[in-house]
Amino acid sequence: MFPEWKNWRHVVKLDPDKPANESLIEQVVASGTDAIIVGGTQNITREKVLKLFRLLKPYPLPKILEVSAIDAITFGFDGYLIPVVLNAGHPKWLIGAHKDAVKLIGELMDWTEVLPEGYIILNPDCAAAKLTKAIFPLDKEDVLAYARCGEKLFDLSLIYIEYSGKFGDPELVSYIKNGLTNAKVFYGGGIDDAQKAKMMSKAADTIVVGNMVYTESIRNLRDTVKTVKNN
Ligand code: 1GP
Repeated sequence: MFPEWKNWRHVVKLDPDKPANESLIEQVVASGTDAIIVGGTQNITREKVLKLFRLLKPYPLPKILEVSAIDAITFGFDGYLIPVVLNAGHPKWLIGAHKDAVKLIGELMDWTEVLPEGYIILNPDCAAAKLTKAIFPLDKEDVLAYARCGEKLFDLSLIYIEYSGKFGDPELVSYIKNGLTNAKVFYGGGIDDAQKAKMMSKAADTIVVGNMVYTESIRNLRDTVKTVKNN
């Protein structure tokens, strides 16, 4: 079964393409984050995913693989997040890559471990925006309409507002959250200190921090968790 995720407030996303060792993983786990997502856009291979998987294995917190490359799918994680990019400019990222993956390993999948997520990519400069040829510009009504399509038409229970590499607009995130009925809103992008974590955790249900753990800002990680849990 996909782990209970709706009460997660803080998640760390580890990129298989970035260097990781036992000490980094120890610091991440010790921060008190609710779960770890393994996911990235560029140069993702099974070897790199497996390396992270082995480093994470001793720890009890939920370990989720966000699937971005078919040949890097690795069994053994507690759950699998499947991005559906709602503002993709190429259908491959709405349903094409998914069909190919299901064709390949559909018989082997435990579907109860799978959770689809409706991505809305809002930083045109990030790798995922380029890869998926994400549609821009979008005004706030466009973004809400994509989010509602995800929730109401595709029945997605998770909408992921992705600003990867850039701190986004908390007001826009609140606007999206308030315009949805039941879907949970994940926010990721540019959070590297407690203040930014607090701002976004007021707007979104769950914040995702990524790049900060690979920089000096990792010293702020514990505070980002603390502030979110106190909110
Ligand atoms: C990336 O949303 C995550 O997919 C986190 O973004 O790396 O900018 O923290 P950052």
